[in-house]
Amino acid sequence: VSAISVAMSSVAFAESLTVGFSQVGSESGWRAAETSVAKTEAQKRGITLKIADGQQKQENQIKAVRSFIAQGVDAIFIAPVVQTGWEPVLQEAKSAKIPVFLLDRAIKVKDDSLYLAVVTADNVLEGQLIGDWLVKTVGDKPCNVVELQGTVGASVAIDRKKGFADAIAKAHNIKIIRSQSGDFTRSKGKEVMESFIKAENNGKNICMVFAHNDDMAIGAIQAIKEAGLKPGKDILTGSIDGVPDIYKAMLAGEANANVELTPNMAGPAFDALAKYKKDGTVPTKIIKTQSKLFLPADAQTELDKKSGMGY
Ligand code: GYE
Repeated sequence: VSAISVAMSSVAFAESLTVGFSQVGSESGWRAAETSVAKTEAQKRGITLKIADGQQKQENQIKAVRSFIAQGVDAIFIAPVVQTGWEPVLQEAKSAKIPVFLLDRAIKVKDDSLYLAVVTADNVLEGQLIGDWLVKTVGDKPCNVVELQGTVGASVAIDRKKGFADAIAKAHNIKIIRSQSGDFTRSKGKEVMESFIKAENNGKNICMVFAHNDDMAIGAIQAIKEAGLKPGKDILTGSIDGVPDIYKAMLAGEANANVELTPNMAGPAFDALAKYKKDGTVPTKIIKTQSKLFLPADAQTELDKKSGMGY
């Protein structure tokens, strides 16, 4: 009888964990998938997950974190919209002894004990993979690139920009001629691409668009078509995420290169939290997810893999 009651009480303990997740918003297909996977991963483990939508604003996220602290949750997950300005609220979480995990974006703090671990890809590498692909693809032909940046101040936008710029730095035939934020959304990506096309001889001066995420690339593809040009041919595309729509665009010959990013950021964070609850440690401070380049030949396989991934 006592063995049974011990077993039952440990189940009850696991089930009683509550995690507050301050999510960025719902700016992209990848983001929606991340939210949906987080729910599934919580359910699998019997964790109660409370999600707060920050609507792309840091002030909303900070409010949500404060409310999670007031509720006395067991852990807080934050997908930080921008990389600076987090010290005060993280200090409050630390004083309340609530462990904090960062999902998919990083932050800049002097004291990195303010969070336990961050689950993220190597975002510099993501940009680099697209840049390397472009260098190989164009050879020594001149190529003018336009860049659609992610949200201003977001770690992933800064890193992807750097990785791409590093990769093309030695290729003197490749130049970034315009670069602007499209805020990681389809509509902004389209709008900014339209203005690039207008400014660059109705798109004829543009050889490639590098978009910091797929949604902006899909918006750009739409803009290219509306300008009477062929995306994937007249203007090459490269982007990051691996949402189903980008593979569909590849299959239609309208997108060229993509780096996949798993939407399962919460799973590894829940596992790290479980370990922390058990022995007071996390596996590593940076829990890195894979980054891999996919081309149109891989698109059908990748598209098939996406079913059941929260998209
Ligand atoms: O690539 C983009 C999203 O932070 C990794 O944010 C994430 C990025 C992702 O809006 O689609």
